[in-house]
Amino acid sequence: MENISFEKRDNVAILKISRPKFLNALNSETLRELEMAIDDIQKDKDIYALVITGEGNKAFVAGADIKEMSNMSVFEAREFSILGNRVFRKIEGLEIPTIAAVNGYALGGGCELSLCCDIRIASENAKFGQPEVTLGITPGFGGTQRLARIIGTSRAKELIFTGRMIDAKEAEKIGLVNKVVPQESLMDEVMDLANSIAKNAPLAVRMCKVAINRGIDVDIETGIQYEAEIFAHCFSTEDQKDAMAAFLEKRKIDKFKN
Ligand code: CO8
Repeated sequence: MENISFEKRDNVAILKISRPKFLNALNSETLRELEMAIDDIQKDKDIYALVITGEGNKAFVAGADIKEMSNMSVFEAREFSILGNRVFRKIEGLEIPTIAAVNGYALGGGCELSLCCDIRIASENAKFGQPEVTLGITPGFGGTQRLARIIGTSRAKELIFTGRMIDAKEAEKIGLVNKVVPQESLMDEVMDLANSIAKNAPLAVRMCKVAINRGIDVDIETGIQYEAEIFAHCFSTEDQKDAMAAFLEKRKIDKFKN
């Protein structure tokens, strides 16, 4: 792959968007490579958490590729949007937890990419925004939907209507990012977080994610019923038996299995 790099550190995968000359802007080719990488990750049962970041120290992803979009026909724009949305839905639908390590500009499609992840950790130089209306378009990779769900409709509307860029501090204040850290320690902090997730019972963690995501779109009664089912399902795993026995025997378990 030319525009994506992929690395596995124990049970954590790191995907890097790598077009630094264009501030990691997403063109069709990069989106297709991203899709292939996500499909591979989906099939790999030894990956327990995924980190997505951008190459270099200036940009996470500065948006969809404006050069490529500038001459698109309506048909091509639709295809581009379908491709991007399909890839972003796949990221959002991964059962393993995903963390966006936002290492600089996260604008337009870049902000939208971070919104597909479960957790966003930003470096102090990170900047977020949905500047699409300044380019005569709307967000096209789910920004109008996911941003409102994460920070609330009123704040999302303000950001999307104005196209205003916000810094990492403001992003943290409005709940867009979980934490802001110095740029030089971003990957260490993110890897610590990813490892602290990956050391837990993998199936239980996946089930928690699926339950939270499904619960957002259904009424509380349906959500609670779903949680009861996944809770019960855990009792069919070796990990539940081992972990509870280990607690009672006052010993530590080396590694979860399921
Ligand atoms: N697309 C293509 N190239 C880009 C992009 C981009 N989004 N962002 C930066 N670049 C390129 C620049 O053109 C420049 O290339 P070159 O050296 O060949 O001129 C190189 O990256 C470096 O950028 P700058 O010189 O501009 O760097 P600055 O430090 O001066 O500025 C900024 C950094 C502020 C990030 C600036 O580059 C910028 O404003 N970029 C565009 C940000 C933006 O508007 N993003 C949103 C794009 S729209 C979008 O993402 C829609 C998503 C949904 C699509 C749905 C399709 C249907």
